[in-house]
Amino acid sequence: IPNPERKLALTNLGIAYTAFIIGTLCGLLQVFIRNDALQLPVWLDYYQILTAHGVLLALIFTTFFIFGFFQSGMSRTLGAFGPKVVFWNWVGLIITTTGTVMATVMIVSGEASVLYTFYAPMMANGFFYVGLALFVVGTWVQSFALAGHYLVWRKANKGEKSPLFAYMTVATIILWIIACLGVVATVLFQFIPWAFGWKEGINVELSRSLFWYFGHPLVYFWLLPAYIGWYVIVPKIIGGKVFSDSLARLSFILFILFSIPVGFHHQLTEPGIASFWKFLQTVLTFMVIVPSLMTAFSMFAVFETRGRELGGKGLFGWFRKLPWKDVRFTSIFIAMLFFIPGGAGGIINASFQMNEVIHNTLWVVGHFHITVGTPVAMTFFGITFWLIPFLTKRVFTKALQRLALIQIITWSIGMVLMSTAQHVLGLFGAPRRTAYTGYQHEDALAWFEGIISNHVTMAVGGSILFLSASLLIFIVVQLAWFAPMAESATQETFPIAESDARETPGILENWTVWIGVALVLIAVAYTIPVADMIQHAPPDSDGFRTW
Ligand code: HAS
Repeated sequence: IPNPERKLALTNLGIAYTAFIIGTLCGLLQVFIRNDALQLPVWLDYYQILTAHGVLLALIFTTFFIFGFFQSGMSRTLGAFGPKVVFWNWVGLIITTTGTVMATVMIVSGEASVLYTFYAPMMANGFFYVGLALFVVGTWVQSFALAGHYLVWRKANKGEKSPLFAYMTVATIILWIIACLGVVATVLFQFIPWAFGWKEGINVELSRSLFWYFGHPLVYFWLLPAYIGWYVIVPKIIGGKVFSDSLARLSFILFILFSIPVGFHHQLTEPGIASFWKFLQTVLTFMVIVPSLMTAFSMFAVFETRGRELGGKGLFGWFRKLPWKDVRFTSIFIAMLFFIPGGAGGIINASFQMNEVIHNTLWVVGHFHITVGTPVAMTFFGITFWLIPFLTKRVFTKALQRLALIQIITWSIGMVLMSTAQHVLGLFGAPRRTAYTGYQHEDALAWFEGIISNHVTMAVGGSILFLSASLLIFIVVQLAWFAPMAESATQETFPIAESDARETPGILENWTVWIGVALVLIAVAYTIPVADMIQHAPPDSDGFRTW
């Protein structure tokens, strides 16, 4: 791909990994604080670090990585960007970075210890919310620039189905833009006027609902780029093909439809929403599980087909034939394995009554470390191993490959220890989002002294994770600046698997239809409960309903 796209993508990846190392350091501090092994200096507090950890890893690392991946993949599959596309991508990247810097400065200076969910009535400095707004706007500008590139391609290739990578990128962008409408609404019309003192109160229930309208699809905004890696990159790495082009496209459409009208499953314990609407959104949540099950099916099929081509016999003989020594594959395979318990945990969370048991406990923290923290993050690591050398025209040497394998293994061990402890501690009632175990901190800590149900196990896991993260940064730096230059252009490649789209129904690429259906579902799931929240909000001193 041409140099302008390389520079864009590398800048995004550079910021992503800077956020990654600071974010993981904050994670390390946290496990020690919860274990009472670390006392923070007075100028730092637990919530400040927890906010930095969540924002830097869940929002900043992921988003910058995703755009870097999209920019390089769109150029690789649809051809070089025109000057306008390059220009607008830079404009977007600069706005996103400005927002990131503003929000980070606010967090670091202790002005925004409100956690990455920034629930009202906790209030941050107004500039934190301005930073968030700029962050989102910047991603929109990059998204529109990429969508523009796609539209130019479609015009030039009338009647053809777009390459799978580009199709999936556009689907993810559509999901992202519709999802962000919620967070933009709450930040612009509720938080900013309230935090700057232009408005005296805030409608808490409405703000939380608008946040989760965004917050749940946000997790699929992280997941779908990983799925692009699974559907499009992995088959090529193992020498196979995409199992079914239409299945792959349909699963992305199902995410556009069902990932948004489900935010209430994060609010099942909140009194301000009638049970019927919670139930409806719980049912829709079960619909959004379907595309992940389709993905699991499709990946098994790719593995088995390829393993049999390579001579695997019997029921499981194909399994041994897969290229286990190729860390680009092994990393992503392990990431997939983590998603089996990760997804199962999600189904438990979404099961209305069972949510009562796990809500606001460490279980949820365990859940998201084996969804975003491993299936997604480790897929991103697996992509990094070839994407950075591809962009810098360097070689992913044998020595670096060995280090990468150690990195993946240590990440897996750390995560198994930490997330298992978190799940079990959660079932025993250990709360989340607090440095204290409960009202009687000392007594409560004594409940958690099992081998696994122990804050020490969590801290051991967390420490291994931090070492693994440091190793990853070492590999990234090597790949960016120090690894030997590739001798030929083909030495380091961007793997894209062949996908037979001849039988794929054209309707799958008719975005107007799917955006339309998604908006109808959103309207059904949200209109009445949101109207209720506004209607029942307490009036402020002027007699107006509080927004
Ligand atoms: Fe979740 C809370 C429900 C998926 C992230 N989730 C969270 C939070 C985060 C998060 C960050 O219903 C905390 C938010 C906060 O701070 O409060 N989640 C679900 C459901 C799914 C789900 C139903 N979550 C994710 C993903 C995330 C993520 C993905 C990040 C990327 N989640 C919830 C609920 C809560 C929640 C409630 C609120 C809890 C509360 O009360 O606060 C589903 O999408 C999961 C479907 C997935 C599957 C797995 C399919 C398996 C695959 C792997 C195949 C493996 C292969 C390997 C092929 C059904 C695709 C081959 C293997 C061989 C053995 C050969």
